[in-house]
Amino acid sequence: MAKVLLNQVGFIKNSAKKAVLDFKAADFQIKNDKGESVFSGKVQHFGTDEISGEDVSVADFSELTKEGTYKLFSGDAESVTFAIGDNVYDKLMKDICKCFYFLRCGDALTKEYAGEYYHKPCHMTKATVYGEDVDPVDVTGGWHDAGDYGRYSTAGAVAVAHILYGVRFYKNLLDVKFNIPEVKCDNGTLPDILAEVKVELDFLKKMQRENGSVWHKVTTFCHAPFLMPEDDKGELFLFPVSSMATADIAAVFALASSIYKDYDKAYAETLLSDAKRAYNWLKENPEEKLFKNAEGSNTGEYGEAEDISNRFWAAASLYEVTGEKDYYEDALTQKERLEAFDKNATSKGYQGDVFTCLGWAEVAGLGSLSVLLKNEDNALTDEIKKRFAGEADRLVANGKKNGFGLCMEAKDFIWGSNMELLKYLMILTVTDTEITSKEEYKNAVTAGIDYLLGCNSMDVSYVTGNGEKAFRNPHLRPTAVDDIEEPWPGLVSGGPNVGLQDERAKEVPAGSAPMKCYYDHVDCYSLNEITIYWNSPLVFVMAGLLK
Ligand code: G3I
Ligand code: 9MR
Ligand code: ZN
Repeated sequence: MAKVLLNQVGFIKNSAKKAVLDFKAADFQIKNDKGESVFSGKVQHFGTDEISGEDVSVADFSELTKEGTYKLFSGDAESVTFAIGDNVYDKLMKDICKCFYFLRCGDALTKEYAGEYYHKPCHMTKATVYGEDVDPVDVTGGWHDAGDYGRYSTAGAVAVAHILYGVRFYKNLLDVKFNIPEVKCDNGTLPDILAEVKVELDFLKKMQRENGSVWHKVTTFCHAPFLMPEDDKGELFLFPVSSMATADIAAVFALASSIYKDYDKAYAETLLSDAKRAYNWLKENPEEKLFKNAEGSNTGEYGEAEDISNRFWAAASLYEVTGEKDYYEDALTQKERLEAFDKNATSKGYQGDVFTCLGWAEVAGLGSLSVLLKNEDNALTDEIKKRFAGEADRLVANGKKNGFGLCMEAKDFIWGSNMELLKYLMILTVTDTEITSKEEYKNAVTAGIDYLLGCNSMDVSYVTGNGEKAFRNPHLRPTAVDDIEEPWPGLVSGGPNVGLQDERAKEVPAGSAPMKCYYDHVDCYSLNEITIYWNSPLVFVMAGLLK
């Protein structure tokens, strides 16, 4: 059936606006909610592209700026209802922030704030330190990682970092109200976003050992069956320390201290001293300590090939926050090491410039964000700016190769492809707002958000509760068993993955184009799971968009 593919949520008044048609047509019309025609235009034929595999055309209605709700018509096809206005993303923004609240672990959810999605306290027992004969440790709290109930230090640190860099660059995040319990601070209460992030920071603090190092994760030995979190009673294990986790925590605690100091001085001081404790451990342990799952354990591994990008991030973040030259020198040393690694790597777990990679594994780009925040007049800053601008240009060029204006290539459609996209949108956003402002960067961000919210060949919005055809069946344990029809709103799906790495995913028709390697099915953990670090880059990007 002929389809009009567009952003199902809406468009900001002065942004670019387009729909993609998967059929040939000459013209299109837009009607308001009274059925009156308000705009008409000619359709531009694009042709077939590699990522959608379809012969598409584009209907551009950027000139329509009047606030309202509309539908687009072309031939026999019509779009869903969409909005134009400057508040079209208000609900989305609240929803994507509130998601973290719903993912809270421990005794934190209350009916008052969670409503029907309330669950009883979960994962309250102390965790056994795997392979060591020491007392079990209290590591309660934080956020469940994803559709599973694991809590992973590197994943948590990166999610927090996306949000907190968002706060540093775009203050408007501090004004988002999403109805969570108040947290007192020195002069009143914390802004909601900082209250929510503190939940994860408090948990990550518990993941740090006396000697400064950080346990890689706390999970049951194997993934729980589909149960409510409070019914997952398996023994919890703290799996060994990794240098990646320790470095990520040093980086993110330093970053956090730079924000919380304005609200809760004492708390910020503990964050900074914990960051330094982690950093000192790294200095005393220069050898990488990578992570592999224990034999027979199948919870998330979050393995990385090296810890250099993490050490770069830690040094850059601590330098940004303290101004101490030693950290700067360390950042330069790690930068050189990472360049050498990047040059010699036979296979890379990332696309593009490594110094723009924004996690979960490759985190050098997060260090670069600290360099950009510091914005000193030096060679390092100039180089990072060049690298971001270069990457942004590569992404803009990608967007010209498909009818969707999407900055992705076929090889980006891996597990969590929506995060690949969102990381790219972070780069475009930061380049536009902090380095060189260009219309083409803004348009690439808009096109990316359009894709996420429905302008894609699946005709689906990848954010629950946002868009008429939003996905509804995330691989998410509570949602799968809670007997509530809809998942809570604001969850970002992992999205299409040409790897089709779970049994159910094999039902996707063979030979499907990258954009179509998706199935909105609860079993599809490799296509349709959710995670904290797929939501967090969207928080950053929306903050930049609405600044
Ligand atoms: O790096 C390679 C790249 O070189 C190659 O071109 C590409 C093509 O297959 O694959 C890339 O590797 C993928 C890697 O993610 C890169 O991010 C792997 O195939 C893919 O299997 C791997 O998926 C990860 C998945 O765990 C399995 O390990 C996801 O990124 C990661 O988000 C996901 O994380 C899970 C946790 O383990 C548990 N909790 C849920 C969470 C989300 O599904
Ligand atoms: O539910 C798990 C999901 O969170 C993970 O991303 C995924 C990969 O680690 O694993 C899922 O759990 C599956 C397990 O690995 C194998 N048996 C089926 C489980 C899901 O139903
Ligand atoms: Zn829990």
